[in-house]
Amino acid sequence: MEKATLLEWYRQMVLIRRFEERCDELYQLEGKIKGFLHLYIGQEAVAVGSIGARESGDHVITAYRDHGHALTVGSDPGRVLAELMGKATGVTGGRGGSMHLVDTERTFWGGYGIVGAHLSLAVGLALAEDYKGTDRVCLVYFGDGSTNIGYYHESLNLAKVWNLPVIFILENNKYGMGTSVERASAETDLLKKGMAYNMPGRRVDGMNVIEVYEATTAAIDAARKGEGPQFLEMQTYRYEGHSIGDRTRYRPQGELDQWRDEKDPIATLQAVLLNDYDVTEDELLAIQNEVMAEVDAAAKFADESPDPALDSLYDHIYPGVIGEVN
Ligand SMILES: Cc1ncc(C[n+]2csc(CCOP(=O)(O)OP(=O)(O)O)c2C)c(N)n1
Ligand SMILES: [Mg+2]
Repeated sequence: MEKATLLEWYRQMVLIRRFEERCDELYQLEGKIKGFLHLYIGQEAVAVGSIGARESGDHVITAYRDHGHALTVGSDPGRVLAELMGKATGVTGGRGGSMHLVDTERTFWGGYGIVGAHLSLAVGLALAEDYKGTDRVCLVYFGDGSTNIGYYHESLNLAKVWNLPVIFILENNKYGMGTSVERASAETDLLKKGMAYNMPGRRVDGMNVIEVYEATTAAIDAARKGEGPQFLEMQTYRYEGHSIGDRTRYRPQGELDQWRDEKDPIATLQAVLLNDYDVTEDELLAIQNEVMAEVDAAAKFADESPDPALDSLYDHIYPGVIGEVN
């Protein structure tokens, strides 16, 4: 791997972590973010390594734990934070909030709150590319919990039957809200739940950005060549609760510490950079400082942005079929 690429991934992962920490403060200490807030801390290597493997024009779509994906596709951190604060400058004008980030210019389609539902949209995106005869693929991210949902099974089945270029990226962080995979899924080997639909699958260390990149690159190449859908089980871990306010009492004692101390994705890449690429501590510190300044600027921009104007309240709302809208 090129040193410059690894440094860029390091920067992106640090950006996600610092951004999420700031969101936590803005919610819990300052009360400037409200509603749901699902943080991506611990899972950074999945978004960074896999989106790093896509080419421009390839689609990305995910569930509600979407801040990391938005920042990795290159959405402006200020506009993402403004969205979380409900401001007019947010990526959807402050209407969507944390779960509904989107960036159509970068073919990032969201951000969905209904567990599993976006898997069917991913199949539709891939079907459109197949129909048009392009070689674009669709990367779709989803949690372990969504593998128990009807949409999941329908989507994998149809993607395979129609041989569509979808990369199914399972972010197995062991829990769906407070429920462990063991309590919720009849088949706890989630790789089998992908391969049951007769597509190639691979289990990946989702805490290792290089491994994520390599596995995703191979999957994208296969799908681009017309080999149909691919399945990747990223083994990862979320350090925070499901959403703000979840005190994570359901986790066995010591589990979080073990993941954080032994497998942290940023620390893992940091060790590679220091040991194998002659990067110095000072260089890494400089990146961390740059990122802090970027997050500070994003927070300032979001805080100073106006609320949506009152007379825009009915914009983008479809009139219903019942009754009339005056
Ligand atoms: C159809 C549907 N059922 C239930 C919920 C409530 N819910 C929100 S998140 C969640 C857990 C999903 O867990 P997982 O897919 O593992 O994603 P993670 O939060 O771990 O990223 C549930 C059950 C929902 N949003 N949609
Ligand atoms: Mg989960």
